Amino acid sequence: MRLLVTGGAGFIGANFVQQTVAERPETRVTVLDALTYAGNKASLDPVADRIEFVHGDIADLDLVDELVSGVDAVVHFAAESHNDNSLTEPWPFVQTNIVGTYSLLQAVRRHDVRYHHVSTDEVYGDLTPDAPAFTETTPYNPSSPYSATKASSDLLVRAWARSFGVRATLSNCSNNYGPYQHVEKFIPRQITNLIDGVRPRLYGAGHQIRDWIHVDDHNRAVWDILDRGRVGQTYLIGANGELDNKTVVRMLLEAFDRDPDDFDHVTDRPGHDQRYAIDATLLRTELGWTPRYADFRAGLAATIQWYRDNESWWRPEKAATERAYAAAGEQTL
Ligand code: NAD
Ligand code: TDX
Repeated sequence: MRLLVTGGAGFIGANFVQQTVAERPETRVTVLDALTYAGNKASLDPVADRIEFVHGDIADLDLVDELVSGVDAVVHFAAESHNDNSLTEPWPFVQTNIVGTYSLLQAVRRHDVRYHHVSTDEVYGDLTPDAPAFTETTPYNPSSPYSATKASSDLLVRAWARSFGVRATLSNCSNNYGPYQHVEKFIPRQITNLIDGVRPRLYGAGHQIRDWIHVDDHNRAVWDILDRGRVGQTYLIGANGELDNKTVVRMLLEAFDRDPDDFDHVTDRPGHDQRYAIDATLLRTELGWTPRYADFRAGLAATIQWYRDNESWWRPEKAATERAYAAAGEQTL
């Protein structure tokens, strides 16, 4: 199989490409990535001689058309992915997440290429603490510019599948953790703070709940959907990993042998979603998927170790990321 992976130099995409090369050596992988601040070619170093890398923009219609004409399937990870950035500067989110997806859809439509669209549970908005988890039929209700552009891209995919017969599947996954995640995101930000002896920074009271899944479990689900998913179908991906942010910070402090209250409360995120939770029954029953990382604490320990062992990967981004948070007005409460 010849596979085009967009966003393969990002967090989930790079893990997907590494997993694919290791477990499916017959797959010929081409990565298309614009190497924005979030992309890092070094994340593909372990497989660099086994894949083709193209530096380019998914919104470049001619480039995308040419690349799509030469493959059997596309897995689309590329996106502007950080909620906080979408609150300071939403335009790149509209351009990449909506226009970029349009560009890919036109190409897979023209060349009749199988397409898998990687999306997020944030398209459903947030849940109150007692509400049932999201399912494939939960109405869309995004809160942030990021989630609104991801929701828009999902709706484009559904329309191209229905109106033009594009052979598309979609997945909406909960919060991922694992190696190669940018230091702007919650867990790597706190791990790298703790490595530097800086106190973790919790938005507001820290009662918001996220449904954590290891990135490898997400990526195995993507392969299950590519292999056996029904065209036109959406699958929710999640591993019953609900935890509030304060609990995660305390687990990290414990792993670093620090006092459980040794963190700062900082300015909350405007419009901050309260809770995400996934009901992955369809994925589990129809495709037989089960997560391998059942123990979050163990997965977190392995992730901490990865950041300790790979300081040269994250260090160049750390200071600028913290400066950006300060410039956006983040203050200790
Ligand atoms: P990321 O920000 O780490 O990586 C995004 C990658 O896309 C980067 O390599 C970047 O260079 C590339 N990119 C950005 N704009 C591009 C463009 N115009 N053309 C080509 N490449 C471009 O993101 P991630 O966390 O790996 O997320 C990957 C996908 O998974 C996204 O679609 C995101 O919405 C979705 N998702 C993420 C999570 C999560 O917890 N991180 C959860 C569910 C779904
Ligand atoms: O320093 C922080 N302190 C903090 O308390 C940061 C960076 C975040 N937070 C909170 C905000 C969220 O409640 O932690 C939670 C997780 O934050 P993020 O890592 O920014 O993730 P989130 O906004 O939940 O979105 C993530 O999951 C869904 C990904 O970034 C998205 O791409 C994905 O779609």
